[in-house]
Amino acid sequence: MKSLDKQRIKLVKGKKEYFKGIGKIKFEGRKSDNPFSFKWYNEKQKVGGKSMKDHFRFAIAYWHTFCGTGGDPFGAPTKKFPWDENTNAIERAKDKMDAAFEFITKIGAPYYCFHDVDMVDEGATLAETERRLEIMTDYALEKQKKSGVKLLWGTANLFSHPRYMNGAATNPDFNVVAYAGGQVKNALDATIKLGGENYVFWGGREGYLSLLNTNMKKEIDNFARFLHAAKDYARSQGFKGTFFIEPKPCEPSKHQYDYDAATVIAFLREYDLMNDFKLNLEFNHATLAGHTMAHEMQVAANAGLLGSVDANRGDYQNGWDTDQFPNDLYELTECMLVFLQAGGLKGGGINFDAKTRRNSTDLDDIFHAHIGGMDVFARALLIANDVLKESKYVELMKTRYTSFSRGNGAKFAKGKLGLEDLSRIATKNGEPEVRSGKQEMFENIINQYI
Ligand code: XLS
Ligand code: NI
Ligand code: NI
Repeated sequence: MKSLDKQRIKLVKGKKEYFKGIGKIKFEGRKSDNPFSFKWYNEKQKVGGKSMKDHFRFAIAYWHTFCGTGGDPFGAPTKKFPWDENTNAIERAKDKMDAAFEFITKIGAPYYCFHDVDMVDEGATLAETERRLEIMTDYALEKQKKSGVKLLWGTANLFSHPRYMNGAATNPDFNVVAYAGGQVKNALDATIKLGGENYVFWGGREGYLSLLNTNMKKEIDNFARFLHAAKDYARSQGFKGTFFIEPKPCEPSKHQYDYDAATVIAFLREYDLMNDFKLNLEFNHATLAGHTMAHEMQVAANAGLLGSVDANRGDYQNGWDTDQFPNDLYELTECMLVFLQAGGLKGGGINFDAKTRRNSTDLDDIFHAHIGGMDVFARALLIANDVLKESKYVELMKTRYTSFSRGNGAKFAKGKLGLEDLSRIATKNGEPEVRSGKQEMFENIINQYI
């Protein structure tokens, strides 16, 4: 442990240290009063035969953590980052990357995630952007090698630039679709070069503001063509990872085509993308779609598509993507029940797509936010594991469905009964017994183990 620390600290030696006075965050247990320590997340601790590190594969989001300066629609940025000062775009990007790898190493996350434009500002032309990305991915490759930090997924930001105001892959103008293609090609090249394990599509502008001027069928068909083209290109370049689609119902568009897990799964089936694509689900997006995150995870797991998770939380009193750090133990425990029963994530990890509040302006707030997020996931995992292993939860759930394991129920489950059979059985059996769902008892089990 000690030598690893030394090795990691070496990384920032000779360079500017951005998070001064903060060392590697260690597990100290719940009795510790050190705010710069984990109370629950012990990366080596085994839960159900697997270490916490391997269960979660935590990732740090480049955009919120190193680019998000606290601006909102009502006010200017509040955070002045010391890595944001150089006036040269490449130098500034390198400073930011130094800070990023210093943070990721100190917090002890094995992965990070980025959009192309998080790593370095877009250039005036596509070719200039590509050149900048080449320089920065060379730099990132070195940083990854030295630190052991890996890329969970890369993506292209196809929503911030004004050219995408009417959509990217779903834009009514082919020239914009082509530009988006160029940008995705560069982002895929960068992801592959950095050994990225997955690639994400979040379609913030892939939807519409008004249906009156929108040919929905044409746009969705184009979207599918675009995804096929991206997938074919990446595969031709040797990319073996998984593509993820990240559902969200709205914001910034009024209606987003990737509305929720069920909608995306139907889309993937319809357009023959099931073999290459899975889902990257986000808590706050589930809330916006009127679902719980546990619901979204279960829908994806049912289809074998529970790929990855963007961890954050919304605010129940307002209806936008507040991207706060997760802290709701009850909500997370329900999610971890689905997570464990599904056998974990298929290829992905837990990425903190979350930002500190506008008025959290100290650099160490970034540590507190991530420590809290990692701890609450760890605690929820432990609780869910206890519920599954020690309580009657699994048995009670099974008992609710035992009528399908015997007699006519079993025949029905095998697809052997038609509607006339059902009618005959119902006539013979008469009015079914009233059977309680025992919801409160199920809820109490969670409470007992928390
Ligand atoms: C926005 C999304 C975004 C994606 C990546 O709401 O969550 O951050 O995760 O483009
Ligand atoms: Ni996200
Ligand atoms: Ni989001």
